[in-house]
Amino acid sequence: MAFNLTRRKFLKTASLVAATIPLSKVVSANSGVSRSALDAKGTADDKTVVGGICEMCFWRCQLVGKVRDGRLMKIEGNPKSIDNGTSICARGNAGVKLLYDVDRLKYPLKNVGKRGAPRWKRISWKEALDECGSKLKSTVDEYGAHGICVFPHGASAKYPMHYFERVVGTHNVSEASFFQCRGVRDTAYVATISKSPDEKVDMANTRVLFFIGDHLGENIHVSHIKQYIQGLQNGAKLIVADPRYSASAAKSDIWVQIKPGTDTAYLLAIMNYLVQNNKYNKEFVEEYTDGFEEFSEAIKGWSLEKAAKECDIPAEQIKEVADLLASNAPNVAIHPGRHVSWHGNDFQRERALACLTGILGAYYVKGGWVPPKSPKVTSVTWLKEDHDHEFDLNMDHEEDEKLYPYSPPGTPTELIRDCAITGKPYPIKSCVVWGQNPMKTIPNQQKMKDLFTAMDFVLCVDVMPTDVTAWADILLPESSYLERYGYIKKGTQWDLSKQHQQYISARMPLVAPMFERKDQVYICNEIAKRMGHAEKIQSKTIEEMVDKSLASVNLSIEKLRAEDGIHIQPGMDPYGVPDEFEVLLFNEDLADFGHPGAPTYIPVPQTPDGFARLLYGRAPVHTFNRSQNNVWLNNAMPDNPVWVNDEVAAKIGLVDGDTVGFINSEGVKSTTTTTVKVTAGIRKDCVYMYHGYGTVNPLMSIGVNAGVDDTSLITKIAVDPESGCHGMRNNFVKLIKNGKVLDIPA
Ligand SMILES: Nc1nc2c(c(=O)[nH]1)N[C@H]1C(S)=C(S)[C@@H](COP(=O)(O)OP(=O)(O)OC[C@H]3O[C@@H](n4cnc5c(=O)[nH]c(N)nc54)[C@H](O)[C@@H]3O)O[C@H]1N2
Ligand SMILES: Nc1nc2c(c(=O)[nH]1)N[C@H]1C(S)=C(S)[C@@H](COP(=O)(O)OP(=O)(O)OC[C@H]3O[C@@H](n4cnc5c(=O)[nH]c(N)nc54)[C@H](O)[C@@H]3O)O[C@H]1N2
Ligand code: SF4
Ligand SMILES: [Mo]
Repeated sequence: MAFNLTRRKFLKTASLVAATIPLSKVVSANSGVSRSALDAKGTADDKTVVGGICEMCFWRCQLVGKVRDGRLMKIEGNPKSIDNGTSICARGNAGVKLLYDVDRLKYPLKNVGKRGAPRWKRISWKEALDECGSKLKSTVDEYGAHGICVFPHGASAKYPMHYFERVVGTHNVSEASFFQCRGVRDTAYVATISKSPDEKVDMANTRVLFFIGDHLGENIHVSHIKQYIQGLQNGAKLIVADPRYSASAAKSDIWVQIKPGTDTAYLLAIMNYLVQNNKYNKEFVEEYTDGFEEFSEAIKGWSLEKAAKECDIPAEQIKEVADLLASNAPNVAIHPGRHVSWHGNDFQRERALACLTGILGAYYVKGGWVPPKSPKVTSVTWLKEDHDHEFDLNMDHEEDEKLYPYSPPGTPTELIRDCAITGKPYPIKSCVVWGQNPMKTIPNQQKMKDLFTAMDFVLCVDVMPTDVTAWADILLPESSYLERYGYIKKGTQWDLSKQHQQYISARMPLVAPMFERKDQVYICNEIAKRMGHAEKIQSKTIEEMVDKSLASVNLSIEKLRAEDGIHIQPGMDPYGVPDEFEVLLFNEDLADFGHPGAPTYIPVPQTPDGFARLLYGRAPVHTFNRSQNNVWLNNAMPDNPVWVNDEVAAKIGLVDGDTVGFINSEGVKSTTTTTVKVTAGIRKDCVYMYHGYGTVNPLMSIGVNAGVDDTSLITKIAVDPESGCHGMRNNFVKLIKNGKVLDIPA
C-alpha cells in the first residue's frame, strides 16, 4: 500500500541516522529499566480494546489496543475507521512507550526549590488542588480575572481553557496551535472566504497539487497523507515551493527553490500572469468573487521578471507553474498550509493562496478546496459568560478598535508576555500551562523565563517532565490519551469522491490510568470548586461530558463501544458551490483597518553578511519536543543534523558528520551541538534543522541534550500585523566548529 511504502522509506532514512548512536543511549541511565526498542509486541491472544484516539500528534487517528492482563502491548489503527483505517504512523505506534515511560509524571509535585531550578516534593492531590485553588483565587481577588494567563494546547487543554476564558473570565490565553501555528492561515481565509480552510483540499482527486512550504511526508497526518499519495498515484502533478529539497520536493514535478520570505511575491506574479493573459476562471470570478478590479490593479506591477528577481527563481519557471495551474483548473489543490507562522508577513501570503484558489475557480470542486460535510455534534463544556472587555490586551480602548483585527481566538502571545513582564497596562500574576511547552514553542526563551519569573504562581499540567514544567510551582500529572476518555472525533471518509459516509467517535481509554494520574475534567473541576465555581460545572466526570455530547446525536459511550468505537452513517456529496459563497479578492474591511485590501508583498529582513537564515520544520518520527523521550522514536532519530548546502560546506571546510554549534545574529549561542548534513538540497543562504530537539530537563533520561534546540536560536520576534501571530524565520546563524565561528559565504 502506498502509505506503507512511504513509511518504510522514512524508517529506512531514520535507521540510517540511528545506526550512528551507541546502544547505551536507548537504555535508561538512571532507572535500571531496560528500554530495548524491541520489547513490546502483540500476539493473537491479546484482547482488542476499541475506541482509542491517538494524541501523539493532533490529528487524532482512530485506534484499537492489544491488551494483555491489563497491559497495553500494541497499538493499531481501528479497522473500522474510514479516516486513518488500519494505518498509523511511527509516532502513533510508539504511544505504548509514552504510556509506560518511567520518567512520566506520576504524582502531584510541589516545587520547593526555585522556578527554573526546581526541587520537587511529592504532595497529595488535596494539598496540590488546595494550593492551586487558593493561589489562583487570590490572584483573581487581588488583580481580577485578567491577572491569570493561560498557555494551553491539545485536546486535554480545551476543557480547562474554556473554564479560564468563559467562567473565570480572562482573555489572556495563547494557544500554540493559533499564535505559533495556523492562526494566521485561519484568519486570512476568514478574511477572504469567511471560513477557516483547515487542510480541506481534495488531494486524492486533484490534477495538480500546489504546496507552498508544506512538506507532507515529513509532516505526517495519516489520512491527509493518504489523500496526497492517492492523488499522486492517480497522476496528479506536484509543484513544491520550498528552499529545501523536502520529502515532497523529492516527489515533485516542479521544485521551486524559492528564497525564504518571498512567497507572496511569487503568488502575486502567478496571479498577475493569469489575469493579464486571461487564463483565470472568468465565470467563477464573476459569480463568486468581489473586488476583482481593485485586486488586479493592486497586483499588476508583479511581472514574472520582477518576482523572479525577488524570489531568486527563473521567470520561465513561474510561467510554467502558472500555466500548469491554469490548464488544469478548476481541479487544482492549492494547499493552505498548516504551520504558517513564518516571517511575520504571513497573513498576506495566506490571503494570496485563498485568492489564487478563487481566480482558478477551485473552491468546492473535485480536486480543489472542498470542506467535507461532517456530522454535527454539540460539545458539552463550560457555558459562555459575558466578561469585561476593558482588559482585552488586543484592544486600543481609546479608538475602540482591535490592535490586530484578524487575530485568532485568544490574545496574541507577545501582548500577554509584554503585559506580564512589565505589569503594564495591568499586572498578570498567575500562569496556567496545560499541554503546551512554551519554552520550546514560543520564540525568545528569555522572555518566557522573564514571564515565569514575574509570576506569583505557576501551575503546569503535563504528562512528562519537560523544559516548561521546570518553571512550575505545582506540577500535576495528567492521565495520557491512552488512559482517559476525551472529545468527539468526527468527519467523513478521506477520499471525498467515494461513497459518502460520516463517522462519529469519541476517545475511550485502552487501559486504566496508573499511579495517581487524573484527567482534565477532574483536575479542572476540583480547581473550579476551590475558586468558587462549583455550581457552574456542567459535567462531573469526563465520561459524563463525553456521554452528554454523544447524546446530541443519539449515541452514548455504550452504543459507541458496541459499534467498535466508531459510528458510521450516510454522508453527503461535498461538491458544489453554496449560493452564499463569496471570495473577497479585495477586502474593504481590511483596507478600513489600514491594512492592504488586496494581497500585498511585504519584504522580510535580509540575511546579514556572513550568516544563513535559520529554517526549521517537522521531523517525520517526532512530534515537536513532546516525543523526544520516547525510546522508539529517539532510537529512530536521536538528533537533528543541520542541513548545509554542499558548496557552502566546501568553502568553509565542513564535511558530513562534523560536530557544530551555532551563534545567532544577536549573539545567542546554542548550548548543545549537532552534526552536519552536507546536501545540495538546500539553498546557500539557509540552514535547516528539525524542530523539537535539545531538551534540557534532566528528569528526561533519554531525549535530554540531544541535538540542537531551534527555538533557543529564535530570539528575534516578528509579529504579523493583521493577526498578531508570531513569525519565527527571521533569525540568522553562523556555525561553530571546534570553537571557531565560521562565516557563511555569500
Ligand atoms: N521553534 C519552533 N517553534 C514552534 C514550531 C516549530 O516548528 N519551531 N512549531 C509550532 C507549531 S506548528 C505548534 S502546533 C506548536 C506546538 O507546541 P506545543 O504543543 O507546545 O508542543 P509539544 O512539544 O507537543 O508540547 C506539548 C506539551 O504537552 C505535553 N503533553 C503531551 N500529552 C499531554 C497530555 O495528554 N496532557 C497534558 N496536560 N500534556 C500533554 C507534552 O509533554 C509537552 O510538554 O509549536 C510551535 N512552535
Ligand atoms: N511528523 C510530524 N508531523 C507533524 C507534526 C509533527 O510534529 N511531526 N506536527 C503537525 C503540526 S501541528 C503541524 S502545524 C504541521 C506542520 O507542517 P508544515 O506545515 O509542513 O510546517 P513545517 O514543518 O514548519 O514546514 C517546514 C517547511 O517549510 C519550508 N520553508 C521554510 N521557509 C520557507 C519559506 O519562506 N517559503 C517556503 N515556500 N518554504 C519554506 C522548510 O524548508 C520546510 O520544508 O505538521 C503536522 N505534522
Ligand atoms: S498522524 Fe500519527 S501521531 Fe498523529 S494522530 Fe495519527 S497516528 Fe497519531
Ligand atoms: Mo502546528
